Amino acid sequence: MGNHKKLQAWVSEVQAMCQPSDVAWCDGTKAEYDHMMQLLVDAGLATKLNEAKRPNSYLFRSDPSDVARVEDRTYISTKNKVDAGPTNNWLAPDELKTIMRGLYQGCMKGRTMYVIPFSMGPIGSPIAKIGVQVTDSPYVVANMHLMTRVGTRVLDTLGSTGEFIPCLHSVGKPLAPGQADNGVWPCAPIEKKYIAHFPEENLIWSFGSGYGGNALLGKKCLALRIASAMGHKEGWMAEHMLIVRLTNPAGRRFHIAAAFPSACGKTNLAMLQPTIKGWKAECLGDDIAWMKIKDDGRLYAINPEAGFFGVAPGTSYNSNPMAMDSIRANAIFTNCVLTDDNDVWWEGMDVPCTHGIDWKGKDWTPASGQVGAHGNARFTAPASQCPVICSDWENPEGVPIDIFIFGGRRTRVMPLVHQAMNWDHGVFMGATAASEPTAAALDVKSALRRDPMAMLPFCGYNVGDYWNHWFKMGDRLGNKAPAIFYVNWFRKNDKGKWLWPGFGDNSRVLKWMCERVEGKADAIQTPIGLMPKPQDLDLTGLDIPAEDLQELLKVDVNAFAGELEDLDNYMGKVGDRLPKRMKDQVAQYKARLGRG
Ligand code: GTP
Ligand code: SPV
Ligand code: MN
Repeated sequence: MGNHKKLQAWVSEVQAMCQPSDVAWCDGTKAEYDHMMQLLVDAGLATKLNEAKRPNSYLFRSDPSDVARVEDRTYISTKNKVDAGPTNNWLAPDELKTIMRGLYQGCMKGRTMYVIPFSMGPIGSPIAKIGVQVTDSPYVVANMHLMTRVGTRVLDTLGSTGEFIPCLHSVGKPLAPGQADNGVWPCAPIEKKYIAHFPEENLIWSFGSGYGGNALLGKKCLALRIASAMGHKEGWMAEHMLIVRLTNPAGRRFHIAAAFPSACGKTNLAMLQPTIKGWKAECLGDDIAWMKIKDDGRLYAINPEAGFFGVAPGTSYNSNPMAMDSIRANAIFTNCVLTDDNDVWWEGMDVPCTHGIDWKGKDWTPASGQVGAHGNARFTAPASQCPVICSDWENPEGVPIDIFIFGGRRTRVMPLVHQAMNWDHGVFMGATAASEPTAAALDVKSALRRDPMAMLPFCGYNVGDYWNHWFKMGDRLGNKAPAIFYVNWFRKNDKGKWLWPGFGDNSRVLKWMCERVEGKADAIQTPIGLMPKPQDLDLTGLDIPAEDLQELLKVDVNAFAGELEDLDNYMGKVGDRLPKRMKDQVAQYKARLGRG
């Protein structure tokens, strides 16, 4: 348990409040992982999968109220409401802490309280941050083993006075004497769930959910919400971005960081297998990038995570073979189908499944007319198991970013790709990004919502200040700033068919971006930005109808103009904190659309 007085005092304080039956300090060893899994199997919460087919892997089924992030229950708690801004739920710290202390009182009765020292980023790296999560969930302990670096080495690095981010978590389901979980996923009802962040004191309190981004506090809570606020204060960036290295046939490397909203293609692009000859892609990260400007004036990115917590449905050997290989062993699955031979299955796996147990634990066949796996069913696996993991993925120095990509899921209007004319225009493109809802959040129902830089649910401070931070980073980077692009892989025709093949073929669009960076590819000016002509894209070997391509590269000025009222409302909500440079971008955009 180390010799860190402040840490020990905090753990004692939490213990007195939550009243667990005992306390265990985690060491991150395989023995500890195996012990967690044994406890979970014994509690009826985990099913061990077929050892011959998928060694050392387990399936979990969560409660139907606990299958995704809960944005309505997520808070940024700052002294002044305006510092959380218009995109975050807010309660004053005193008020929120009073409510939550009431919930935490005795909430771990009958359970063990685990103390997990973890590092986001390679242990000891100057960019890494240390967190300590207290939790009463062995499922969380096991997932944290895969998603972060856990163990005694973290405590050693912390020493007796090092800085750490306290992360308090409880599933909110105490056990009476003699009571056990008995196969019932422990969590609290929705109105008692709170995912709370106190960025002014770098503190995280989460209550009532055992699931993913609500419970693995190193991920969205620390590495995005708290880290984005730290980055704002300290002059760096924490973004919801994958990181991929692309090498062209001449051997030149391009590092790309792309921000797409949840369930909009980051894991897939991070592991893409280019379909164009001579191009190679290597994965550095699939969800989060921390970026700092180094002495050479360029922006360097690291992946603070150690694993993938990926969307299962749609993942197949056709769409994402590298993800499929990453989860062949030592993986945790949540809310997938259990097959008759004790393996996992989900919709879009591209292999048949005629019978199994669905994510609700019921007997299932495809004829039931219901999905077998939840739309937000997930896998957890160590990043080191990805066959195309980049040799630099744990390099504490990071990699220099050449290209930023924003995007979202839009069936209509938004073309396949366009490029920003300059940094400020790129910030505007990211700020106005919009996407159709996915299964990654329980409570998002609107047809289309703005998701600035894919950070709507993850920005730990006022979004106007966040945009200003982006503008200022551009000023510091000057002509060394990454080029900025916007993509949409998700266009459909009137019959509901994808217009673009996506996945590995997205390399064709990335190639155009790299050639733009090298000054080798043409672009035409449109009201929304710079775009390729059909002949500028390498479509060798691809059978795509000319009219589909035309549709994919079309700018429907009237359709964009029709969204201006929504744009004004959206910007209006930011109020006084809306940067003047953003207002200028809006005005220039309207003028280009002929609606100035
Ligand atoms: P989070 O983990 O929630 O942040 O999601 P993500 O951004 O990593 O999304 P992911 O790559 O897991 O993709 C989500 C879904 O979109 C999956 O079902 C994919 O199969 C699908 N998808 C990803 N890329 C493409 C693409 O290029 N085209 C199409 N049609 N679907 C895609
Ligand atoms: C997301 O929703 O963007 C995720 C999954 O990456 S979770 O960790 O649950 O937030
Ligand atoms: Mn994500």
